[in-house]
Amino acid sequence: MHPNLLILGGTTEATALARAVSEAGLTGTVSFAGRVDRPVRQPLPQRVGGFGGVDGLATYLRAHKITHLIDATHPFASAMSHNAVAASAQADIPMVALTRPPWSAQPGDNWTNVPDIPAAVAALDRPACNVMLAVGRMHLAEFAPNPQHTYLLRLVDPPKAPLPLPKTEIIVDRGPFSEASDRTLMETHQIDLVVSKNSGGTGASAKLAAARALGLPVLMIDRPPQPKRHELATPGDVLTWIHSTNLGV
Ligand code: 3Y8
Ligand code: NAP
Repeated sequence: MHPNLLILGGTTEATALARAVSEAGLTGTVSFAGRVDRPVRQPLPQRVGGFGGVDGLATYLRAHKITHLIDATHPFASAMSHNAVAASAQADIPMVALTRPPWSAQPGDNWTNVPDIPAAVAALDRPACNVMLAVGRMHLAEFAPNPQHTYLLRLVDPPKAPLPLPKTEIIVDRGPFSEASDRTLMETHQIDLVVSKNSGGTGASAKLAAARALGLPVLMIDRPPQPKRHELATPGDVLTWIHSTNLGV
């Protein structure tokens, strides 16, 4: 049976996998939620938008005769990852996650680890300072209880609605970022503290290297819990898994 893959994307690893799948001459589709105006062009056909929960994804898998589901979403996309595990079981389709390890503090780092966004908000209950809040757009409202700070926000698209924070500087940019540009950004805005998700990977790590170089403290938000699932680390591992689970060949 010829493999027909669905890759749940939105990460550097998903794009690398799509390229490897395309170069291997396999059929696949990359899926985006539709969070940003212009998702990066993919080397495979792509679809945009939610599936409609677990049942919606299971229906999509069957209707499109998907043979393998690869969850290459971001470590903080935990609802999607939970749905992927449930829908693949419901549709009886093999599923694997392509993921990357979390970052860990290195010599010279000054990190405070917090378990989740509410704990990061609690840790910001302190005298006003300049905070680089590099966690995107979707959870900004949760940071409203600390209006005393001046926030440097980096957003993929220009804000379409008023922001829930009174003192902000907006940078519209998408990763991957470089240490030099992040260091200049922090110096220009006299940043005192960096708030980061522990996303792992290479696309967002520049701000950590810049913070280390400048001796700045980092508030590091741990990943949300993920469901139990088969996890792989590289596109090559995924291609091997596809061939080993491609029944009837
Ligand atoms: C829509 C699709 C690729 C993928 C590139 C990676 C790296 C660059 C760094 C900072 C941190 C942040 C954010 C970030 C990075 C990669 C990767 C990554 C962080 C795009 C993309 C989509 C999104 C969604 C977006 C979220 C936001 C998070 C910005 C494409 C560009 C902060 C996560 O405005 C919004 O609604 C933005 C929403 C989810 C988190 C949030 O809560 O706001 N990603 N990011 C995907 C979809 O629609 O399904 O255009 O490529 C992808 C990438 N962003 O192929 O090269 O692999 O992680 N993305 C974080 O890590 O903290 C920026 O500023 O330092
Ligand atoms: P989430 O909270 O886990 O998912 C919420 C809902 O969004 C899902 O239930 C699903 O809707 C839809 N969805 C999520 N990812 C999708 C995908 N790849 N294709 C189709 N529908 C998707 O997800 P999120 O944190 O908002 O992340 C959304 C996307 O941005 C993902 O592709 C993720 O890889 C990417 N991203 C997220 C972050 C981050 O920090 N969260 C960082 C970088 C990239 P239905 O239930 O209707 O199917």
